[in-house]
Amino acid sequence: MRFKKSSGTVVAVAALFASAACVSEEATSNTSDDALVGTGSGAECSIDETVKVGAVFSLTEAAAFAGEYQREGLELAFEEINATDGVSYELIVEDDKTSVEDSVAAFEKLIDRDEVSVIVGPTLSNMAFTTFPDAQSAGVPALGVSTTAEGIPDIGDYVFRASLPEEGALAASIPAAKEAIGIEQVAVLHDSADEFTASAYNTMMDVLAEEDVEVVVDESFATADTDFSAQLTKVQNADVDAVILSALPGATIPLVKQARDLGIDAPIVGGNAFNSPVLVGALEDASEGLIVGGAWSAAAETTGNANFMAAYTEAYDRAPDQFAAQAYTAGYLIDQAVRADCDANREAVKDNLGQILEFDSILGAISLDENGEVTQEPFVQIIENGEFTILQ
Ligand code: 1QQ
Repeated sequence: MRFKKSSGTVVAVAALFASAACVSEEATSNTSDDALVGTGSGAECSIDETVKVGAVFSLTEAAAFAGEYQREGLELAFEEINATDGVSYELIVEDDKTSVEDSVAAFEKLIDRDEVSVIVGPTLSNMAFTTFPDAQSAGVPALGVSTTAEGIPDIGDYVFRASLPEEGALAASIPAAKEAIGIEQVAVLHDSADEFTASAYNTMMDVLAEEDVEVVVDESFATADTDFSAQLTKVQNADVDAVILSALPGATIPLVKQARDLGIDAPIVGGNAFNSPVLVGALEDASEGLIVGGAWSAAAETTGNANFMAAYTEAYDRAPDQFAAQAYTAGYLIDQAVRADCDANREAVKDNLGQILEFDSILGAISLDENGEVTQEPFVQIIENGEFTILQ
């Protein structure tokens, strides 16, 4: 009886697994389009059909500070690539209006209607935690260029990021700030309502603990808050060597201004959203001395960086930022993945994105592994006279 019962359970469980496997296989199986398979490989690859690439960026609302630069960077990359022989790309860009709902709709359109080979974006991790699972179950490779929160690559094997995770950026910026300024006690302030800022907060606390830096003020707020007097009074009453801040520009701008107005002059170390000239412009003098880790620097002597900056400035009448640089790099990574087997079908792009090894880019040598994670060297910068400068 006991045997029968357990074997029944085993059968039932096995049947469940079999049907689950069936469903997931069905969901991720894409029909291969022969027209997207060419001849030759690498620089010699030639594909007749135009390869469709989708992008979902926040072109309006709160995250447009990054999304607009991303669109420009990606467009520039495909303009340059389309001017070379062999493979032509059509880039279809959608605006998710910094909203999860619109991001989901944009992914759906690109996956089902436009039948793109790969999707770049979305801008925020906050949207990626909903849209990347959709790309995963549809079997469409998705390449984040600014999704830095912990856990993004774990969403599935179709999910990649060419965006230095906060773990990597903070592991460089906090020790560098400690060395440059000599920090022993800090205040940590964070937006607990956003996936990226909440994740970065956890990473900040881990790195501070590893670095033996004492957290004497630990306060949170929400993305849309505008009055930070309660949190800043606590900072004012404590003796801190630095403020560590995890926030998007919408909160960072009033918070930093209010801190400086209150006479809090401790250096501020921030997360990935600090890598923005929009933020620096809005903060004006209050941006002086901000420290941030990131994926790119205008000062980096990486391959193609000077040409990229000149071409971008010529095309868009403003200098590029880190978000533009990462999106630009994504264009070249996609082209590399397509050319590897000279196959722009979703499955081939997925397989080859996961095998990019030390690709020589404007971000430096960049690798993507089959789990979707990126490897690259971080840069630590400080804002001096309104400009990002490498922290010495
Ligand atoms: C994320 C981020 C943002 C700052 C990108 C604009 O790093 O949401 O993961």
